[in-house]
Amino acid sequence: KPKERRELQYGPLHPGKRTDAAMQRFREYGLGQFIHWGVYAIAGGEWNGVKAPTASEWIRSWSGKTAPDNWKATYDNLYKQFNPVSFDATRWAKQAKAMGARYVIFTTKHHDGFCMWPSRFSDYTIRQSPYQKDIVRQIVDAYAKEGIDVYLYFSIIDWHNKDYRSASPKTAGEKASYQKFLDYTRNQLFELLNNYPQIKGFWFDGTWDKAWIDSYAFTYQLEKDLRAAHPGLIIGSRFRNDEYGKRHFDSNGDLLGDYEQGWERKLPAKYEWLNGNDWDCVMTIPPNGWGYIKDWSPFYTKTSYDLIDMLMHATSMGGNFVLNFGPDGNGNMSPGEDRLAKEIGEWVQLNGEAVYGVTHAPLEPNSYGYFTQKGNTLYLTVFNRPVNNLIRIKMPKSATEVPTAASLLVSGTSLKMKFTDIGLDLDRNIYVDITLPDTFVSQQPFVIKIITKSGK
Ligand code: FHN
Repeated sequence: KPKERRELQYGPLHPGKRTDAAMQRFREYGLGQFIHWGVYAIAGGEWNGVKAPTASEWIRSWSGKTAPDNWKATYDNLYKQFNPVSFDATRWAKQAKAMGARYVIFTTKHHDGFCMWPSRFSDYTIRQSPYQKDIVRQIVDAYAKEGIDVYLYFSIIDWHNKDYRSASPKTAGEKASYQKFLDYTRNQLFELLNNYPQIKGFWFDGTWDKAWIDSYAFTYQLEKDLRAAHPGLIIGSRFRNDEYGKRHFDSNGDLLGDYEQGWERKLPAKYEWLNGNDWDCVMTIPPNGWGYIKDWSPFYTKTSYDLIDMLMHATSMGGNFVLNFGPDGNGNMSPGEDRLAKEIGEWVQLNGEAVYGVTHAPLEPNSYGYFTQKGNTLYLTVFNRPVNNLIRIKMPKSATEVPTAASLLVSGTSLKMKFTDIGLDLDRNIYVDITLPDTFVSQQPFVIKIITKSGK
């Protein structure tokens, strides 16, 4: 944070944390699903010898030396083959539900500009593909039916629109053209709100271009108008910047938008870094790559163990964890994604109490795993079981809530618990030892549920 506060005209629209029901619901999601689906799914990271070095959804522009001169034109015609005959939004929504996702973020339009809904403002949409049917509508309806909240991903970068530019417009002609692009963006966003009023928010991306950054007066007004049109709408910190070009956080260090949206393929090491802000982490299964990748074999893909660890890491720091899926050009999730969804779902089914509606617990991090909290209940999700089967919990001497009982969440079996004075602690912290029975064997991370009460 800067020493002196700057007077800002285009700072946050909602200073401080939102306390309304929509935002409270966002805080309780715990787990979400991201879906990157578009024309790039046809290529799956490799098309006629052209290879995307990492992110398959970038194949149009990150194809390096392998690409022939007409590559971009080839890509821009791929939509003529987009006909995902196996697509069944209900199947996906049921899978997401079984995985335990409480919200979904779906790509309405990625950087290539292809619209997964029949936008009136573009000639490059699902309507022009052989498939024709509105995919966004099917997703919104099917997920809403399963009780999963829908957020629409929308890329400001749009390689298809001739008025889109990355550098700031200089000449009068450039300015007029960019203004057309801004109007188009605005029109599309209102079109999405009008078409799909059930949505809970937008997940913006591709907002780092100088032209967009310099349009802060426009983006400020647009955010205001979108919110006015759709009360409760949730918009993260990626959408816009202040008049000094500061993104995510304004020149005073205050969050722009309702939650911090910068945790992409990474997690905060320390809770303190988050400054108490709401946030989400979006994560790929491969190291990078959000769209469909037909061959996972060249790189490490995360296991359900890795992903459950990340889920609990995120929730223990008050955030949501959003796992990305990149379906293929026919409308199927990949077998690896199917397997992970099932494994995560099985775990969450048993341990959901520690995942949903929880908050950060004000305890020191420990090497066993992650704490989450709900009222007077603490949950410790154990990933590293000690060889002596003793879980030692350290609480500050100032703690007003102390443990009174511990049990295994999965079975309800109560666990022996005793206060321990190891005698070496000059700070007089409180230590509680919980004993795991030798007979308890688990191949999975497991949760210890600890009930606390006031007083010592
Ligand atoms: O460039 C995109 C990328 O393809 C993907 O959509 C991710 C998702 O968070 N966002 C951008 C990179 O930050």
